[in-house]
Amino acid sequence: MTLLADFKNKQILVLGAGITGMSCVRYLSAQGLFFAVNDSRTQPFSGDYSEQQFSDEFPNASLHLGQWHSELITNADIILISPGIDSAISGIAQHISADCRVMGDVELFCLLNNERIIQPDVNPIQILAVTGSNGKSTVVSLLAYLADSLGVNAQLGGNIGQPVLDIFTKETTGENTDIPAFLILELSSFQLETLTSMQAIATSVLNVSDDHLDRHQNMENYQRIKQSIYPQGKLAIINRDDDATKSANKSQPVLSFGSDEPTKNQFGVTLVKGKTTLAFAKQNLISLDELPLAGMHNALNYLAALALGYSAGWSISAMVKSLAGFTGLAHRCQKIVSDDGITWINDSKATNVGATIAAINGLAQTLTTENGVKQQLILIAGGDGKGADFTPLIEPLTAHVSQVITLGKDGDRIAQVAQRANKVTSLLTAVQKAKSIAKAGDIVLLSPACASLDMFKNFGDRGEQFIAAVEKVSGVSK
Ligand code: UMA
Ligand code: ADP
Repeated sequence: MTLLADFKNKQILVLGAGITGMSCVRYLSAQGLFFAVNDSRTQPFSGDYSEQQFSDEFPNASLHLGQWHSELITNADIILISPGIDSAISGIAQHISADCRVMGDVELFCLLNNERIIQPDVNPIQILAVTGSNGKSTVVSLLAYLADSLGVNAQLGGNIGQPVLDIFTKETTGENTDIPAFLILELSSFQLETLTSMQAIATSVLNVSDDHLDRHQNMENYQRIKQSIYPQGKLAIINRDDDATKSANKSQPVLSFGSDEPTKNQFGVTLVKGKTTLAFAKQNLISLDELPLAGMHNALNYLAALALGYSAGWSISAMVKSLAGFTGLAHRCQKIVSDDGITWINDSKATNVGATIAAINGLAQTLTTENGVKQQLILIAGGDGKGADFTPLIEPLTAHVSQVITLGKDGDRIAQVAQRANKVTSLLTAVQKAKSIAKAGDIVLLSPACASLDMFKNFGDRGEQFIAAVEKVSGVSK
């Protein structure tokens, strides 16, 4: 029996009505299935979308808002749970029956795709899957850019914000029957928790550093969840610089990248006439100064994308020719145009300690000393630390940062690991404080090492508010 035929006889519950939940709703509706939707918030929908509109658009779905619905959970045979909802929380966990299947949207997508693998007339989608604490969005976006440049039919999906089930929904409704040959899939630890059936051609854990420990409790557990990607792919693409990315299965085929000199079948970095250069085995590919994304962490991102593309059979030389055309994503170490001679940098997407360390170390390489005066690096950080340990910041702060300005829920905890900290209560006052300290030539970096949700809608909102504050205090020429 196919999965969908089986679903027809089952009580299906969609938990969460955000981006993921609504993609499940669209998919199940397109299949003509009946199901319930439960969200603990009274108004999960954005904009003017109302409960009435939901009911009109999806007559097969019964909507239950405002609290977790114990009876629906108890009666469910299948629960499609959104990644932001922890199935272990009280209100949900104790009601799930022993024979209920709890899965994420990506698991459902993979089960459907696996059925295509054994069907004679349909093409399965080949999956390249990426996880890691930092760099996921950059790597998958770069890979999608390379695919596009090479004329490969590939689509982005997953944590990047494009729910994967939409591909099959659009095929069912006829809106887009052009199924991509490749899915470039960004996976968060939350999505990996409910994923076991993916059959990817290659998977990669880019790096592992402290994140989301408020949900995953400890690093051991977090690393185990990240590593659960490897058994779900043929080839494991690992980072030689980070032991926590190495596959535990020694018999699995491995391709690696790292910041050292590569040997056979490895991507790495070498020095050519003093220039840091990307390389594959003995072949020099391109020097880093010809590429727009700076810093060793971005060199690793470039190498990871090349390794993933190579594993899919794409030409390395063709990919290298296109690398320079990818200029990066918003809110990741981006310069803001200002008229005051200060370099203002928006790294709002640095939602964990590892990302902030990468930004500090990357910028530290660019700090110069003129007439005996060293350029200052001023850091604005703080927000919701998600239970993180901030002590790894001590070394880069001590070595490279002259002042730290802290704000938000865990701002004080960051101030405790800094030698010179100023505590403020808003992003605007943080920018005003930075402006009063910085001289022309100095760098002011917003790289919070924390999530934004204590003060902002999301990291994008925090970044936009930072840009607006910088424009206000420093003047802009556009
Ligand atoms: N909800 C509740 N109660 C809760 C928590 C959530 O009712 O306690 C409901 C909310 O009201 C909302 C729905 O659940 O209606 C939200 O579900 P969700 O938090 O899973 O968010 P989605 O809108 O479905 O977006 C999710 C990812 N969000 C999270 O994992 C928190 C998005 O990643 C992802 O882009 C999207 O699916 C598509 O795959 C965002 C993210 O912040 C960008 N990810 C984290 C990260 O990158 O660090 C993991
Ligand atoms: P993710 O999708 O994993 O959150 P992003 O590409 O959105 O990753 O980048 C998030 C943050 O991490 C940004 O602040 C960015 O500058 C930083 N970053 C990007 N790549 C890396 C890396 N390889 N190692 C550490 N930090 C990184």
